[in-house]
Amino acid sequence: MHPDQIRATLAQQHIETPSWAYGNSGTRFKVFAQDGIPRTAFEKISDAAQVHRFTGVAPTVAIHIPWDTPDAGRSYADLAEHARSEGVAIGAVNPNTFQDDAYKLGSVCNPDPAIRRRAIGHLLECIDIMRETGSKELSLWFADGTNYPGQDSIRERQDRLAAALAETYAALDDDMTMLVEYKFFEPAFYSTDLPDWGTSLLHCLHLGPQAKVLVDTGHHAPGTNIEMIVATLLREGRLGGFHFNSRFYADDDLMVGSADPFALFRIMFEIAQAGAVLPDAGVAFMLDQCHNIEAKIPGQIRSVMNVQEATAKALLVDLAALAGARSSGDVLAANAIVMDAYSSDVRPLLAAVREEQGLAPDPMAAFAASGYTEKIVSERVGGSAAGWGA
Ligand code: PSV
Ligand code: MN
Repeated sequence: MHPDQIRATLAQQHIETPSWAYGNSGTRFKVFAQDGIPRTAFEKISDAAQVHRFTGVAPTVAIHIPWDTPDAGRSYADLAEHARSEGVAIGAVNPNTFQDDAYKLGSVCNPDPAIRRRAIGHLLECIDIMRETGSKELSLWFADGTNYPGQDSIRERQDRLAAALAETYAALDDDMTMLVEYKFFEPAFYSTDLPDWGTSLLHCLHLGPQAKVLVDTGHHAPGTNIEMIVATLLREGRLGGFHFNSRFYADDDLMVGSADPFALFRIMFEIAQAGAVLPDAGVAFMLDQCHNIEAKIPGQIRSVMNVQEATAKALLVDLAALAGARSSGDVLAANAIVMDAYSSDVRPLLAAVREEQGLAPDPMAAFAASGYTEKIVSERVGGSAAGWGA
């Protein structure tokens, strides 16, 4: 790719940040509270806007319902208007069918039809919220599964899931996409109803073209070749997007690119080869992370920069030379071409791209110098800080 085109692509990249990254989070052992944490969905959006302000490539914020229910007297339309006033927009709407007591045995796969009805009602309510906020993506993840062999019928749970997805799909507007996320375990420990990309894809194929698979990088068994999944889904036109994060062990939700930057590069290389980096390709690049011990906004800025660096390296691969090496069977040359790009220091290139956009070359330093952290720490006193379940 011509260097001008690489710079233009990097400047137009779109990486969505999640509202839940700005609240307090932790593990099942402890949630460590931080100062200046948003108390409302509005304040989370304001924090997300800072990430866009300093990186220039994070113009949307995913919301999670009911965590992001507007405070009394304000509506979802108000939330969308607030986002606009902060220079961002609402991105994917994520329903939550995993935190009510009713969902102990599952939500849309629950053996009790009344509980399934309640879960489907929430999914439909989220489609209304999409209409109110201008969101075009319904991002579905279900905690459904079983803990013990024999607990429930694996096959009947698939039937219930298919019926719930079909009813939800039928309610979508023509310009909406349903993203179907999978995860191989947790919180269910024996069987998970959507455990892998194959099961997600099967459901999507039955539903229709508006249903696509969402790949959360933390939701695979160790050693899984995620870029192969990405290539296969791209080939089928069914890669809806990513939840980017890093893991050393399971679903660790660490900053993307922190545990294995090479894996992130390999994923972005598949995306680059398919010409799917920019938003018009229909692949949504979203972060799904929890900053348990590090500061939230800088944690998101660093994550966005990590995705940008992996993308820049992927775009640097000399595809013409690679095609030659591949067709002549020169394994070592082909591998060297890819590794040359991976080994490049793309930080000066990205600094130049930012300067061309009128941004500071180092978003981390610029945010630290902005005084925003000091401002929210002094202003956000009283009320309850957002966190898990809020
Ligand atoms: C589940 O682990 C998940 O990846 C889903 O995307 C949820 O919506 C999100 O995490 C909640 O943090
Ligand atoms: Mn996820």
